[in-house]
Amino acid sequence: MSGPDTKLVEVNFDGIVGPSHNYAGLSLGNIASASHGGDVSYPRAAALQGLEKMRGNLARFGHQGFLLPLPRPNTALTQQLAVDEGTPRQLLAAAWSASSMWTANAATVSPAPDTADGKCHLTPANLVTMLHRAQEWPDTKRMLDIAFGNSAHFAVHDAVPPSFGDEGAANHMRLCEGHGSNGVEVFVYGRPGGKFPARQHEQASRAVARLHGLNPDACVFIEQNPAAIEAGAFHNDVVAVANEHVLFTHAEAFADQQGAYEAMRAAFPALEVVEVPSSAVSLAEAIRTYLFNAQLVTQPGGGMALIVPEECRESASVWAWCEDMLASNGPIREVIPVDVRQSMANGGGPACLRLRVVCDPATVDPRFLLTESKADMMAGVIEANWPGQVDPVDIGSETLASSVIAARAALLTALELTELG
Ligand code: SUG
Repeated sequence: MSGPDTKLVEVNFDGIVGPSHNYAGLSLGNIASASHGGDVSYPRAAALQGLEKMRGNLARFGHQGFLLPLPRPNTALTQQLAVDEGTPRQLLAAAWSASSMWTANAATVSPAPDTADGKCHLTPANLVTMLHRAQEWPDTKRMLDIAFGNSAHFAVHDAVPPSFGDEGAANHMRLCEGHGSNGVEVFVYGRPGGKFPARQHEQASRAVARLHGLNPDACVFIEQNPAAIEAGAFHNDVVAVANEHVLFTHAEAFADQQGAYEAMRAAFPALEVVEVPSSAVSLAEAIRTYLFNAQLVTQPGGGMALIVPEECRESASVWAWCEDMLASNGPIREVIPVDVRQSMANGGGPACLRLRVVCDPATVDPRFLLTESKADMMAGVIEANWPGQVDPVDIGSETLASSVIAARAALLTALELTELG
């Protein structure tokens, strides 16, 4: 292959938290979702927290994208379920879920240097394991088709068919010398049969790799540790994250930890592993604080930064480990806590909220790219329109439905994206 494409940069597309953001306890195996089910949520504060994270990253890295909330409540779904007064609340709540905010589950993305046709390939995740998430992909695809509609540079596929569960980039990592160089793509799947669902099926990962035209020698398929799934790591990105040549991982992330490192190293010899031992941070504490659900990003001046949830700073063991790591002068030079507590309470940390797309930003529909002034404008729309709070008992009410629909419409109008209406 020729040298790295210097126009290619990593752009993070964060999901804007939708106006129906609520805690319905819908995700079996996601401890935060289960334990906050029934709580009052704060959609306006949630969306503003997400926007602040985006603003910080825009200032730090110069590029930031976003994806829009999907239409909720999903009346097609309530009709398909023939929802009436006797229907279990959770089925109704599924049609109201704002879960598309976690764009790490929107799609799997293979950057252009990795693919046979030299285009960046995106496959929306079918998310079939959970009803409230399975409804997302056709609307997500509609949005990706617009944002990445430049067919000289992007190819957007349909989701892989059921029954193979696919949860997108949350179970996918890319190892490379630099974003514009060809990389090795690592797919992490779960083996079914445990207490909680294994949401990523090996055959879904393999289908995505084939759809994207990846070189089989530059793909690694690794099994997630069943004990991690049982402990609440319902996606790999709850226990591991990679950036360029660095893998940042908990020691109990993979079924065969050493075998996983060897397989990655065989395909990508420059791999540098930053492993957090269980003696320093237990699996339970890693999952509670979401240390690994961090954005591991290359800083403009070199070195990497880890953007972690505020909850990490409040944990004695996690913060002590971070301080030791910084003192050791490894590849990660800075740890930046961000407040995404409203999303965290549903099991979504900083990394869940973003989809990484390595691309030339000039080839993306600019309506999906953030600027400072657009962030100001979006904050105004959110402040004026997003509900201040949602009590789960109000899910299903006509009044709340009208305000949720109107809020989303106001944002689409402000962003000139009414074709998504
Ligand atoms: O699919 N939570 C999401 C969290 C997704 C996190 N994403 C990544 N790890 N990349 C999920 O479990 C909770 C919805 C509720 O309970 O109302 C929820 O869907």
